[in-house]
Amino acid sequence: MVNLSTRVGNLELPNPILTASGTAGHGAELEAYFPLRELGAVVVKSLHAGSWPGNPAPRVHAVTAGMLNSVGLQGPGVAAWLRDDLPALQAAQARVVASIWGRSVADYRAAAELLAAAPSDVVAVEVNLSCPNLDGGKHLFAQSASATSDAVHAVVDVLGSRPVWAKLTAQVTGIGEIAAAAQAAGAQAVVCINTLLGMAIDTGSRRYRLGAGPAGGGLSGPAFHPVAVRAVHDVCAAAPELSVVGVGGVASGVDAIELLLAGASAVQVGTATFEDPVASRRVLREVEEWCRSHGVLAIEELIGAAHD
Ligand code: RRO
Repeated sequence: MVNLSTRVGNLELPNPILTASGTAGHGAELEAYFPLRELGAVVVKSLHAGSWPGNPAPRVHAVTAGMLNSVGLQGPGVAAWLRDDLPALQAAQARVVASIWGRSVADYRAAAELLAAAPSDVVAVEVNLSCPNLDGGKHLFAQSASATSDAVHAVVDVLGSRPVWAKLTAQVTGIGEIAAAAQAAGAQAVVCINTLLGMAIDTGSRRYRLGAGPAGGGLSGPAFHPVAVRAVHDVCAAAPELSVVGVGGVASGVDAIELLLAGASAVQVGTATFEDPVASRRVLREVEEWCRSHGVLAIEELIGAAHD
């Protein structure tokens, strides 16, 4: 038996494999494929305080070893999500991480206020400070330590003891400083990393591939996995007491193990789910099998081991 349990901040999880926000629906959509309670947690699509229609189609485009998306933050708003989507996740006995986005600190505070009375199934709130498709990537909160601090502070202030995680971008020169700012503002963990600003152009029609046109989209998938490993590694080195959740191009158990070794306490599976809805559970099983075949008795042995 391998002890798969892990801890993100003060949150204990039965295993380290989570879904990544935006890749597993708003609710219990993946329950049709496997029991969501088997995962460490389910991270749902980012929500604004109010509903938001998102960007024009096409919203996704496959590229070499990855995918571009410009979904554009479509969502029903926190109140509708609590009413319409959360009950199915509760019925599935999933541990739920709600994700919120905003254009301003007031937006983050408003979304957090709507989540404050959420049931205990919502085990943490991920503050998305790094969507590449918000105003064409021109206003990433997580590119500034002070903006990161202000948004996290507002959410922590409202949510009290409910764990707050901050989702960061690697499109910065010093991700360690941004992570430290999130930690100082009360985040129990940082999630590294969101997709990277990207673009594709159809050479035949000479048009943009994504509906957002010149605003481009976010690159995810195996192509950017090493960027995620580096970001997790650098945050772990800069803020060793801070929990890190790794996300970026995880398609196999070995990819997840790599992020754990870099310093992640948990790992999210995202783009792989578009190809295979059972990808996150497969990754979990491959992690367990890897541990068994490498004589690892507990996941904890692996976390940050590359730094030793
Ligand atoms: O909705 C999106 O377009 C989106 C979001 Br909120 C995000 O955080 N990252 C991303 O690649 N797409």
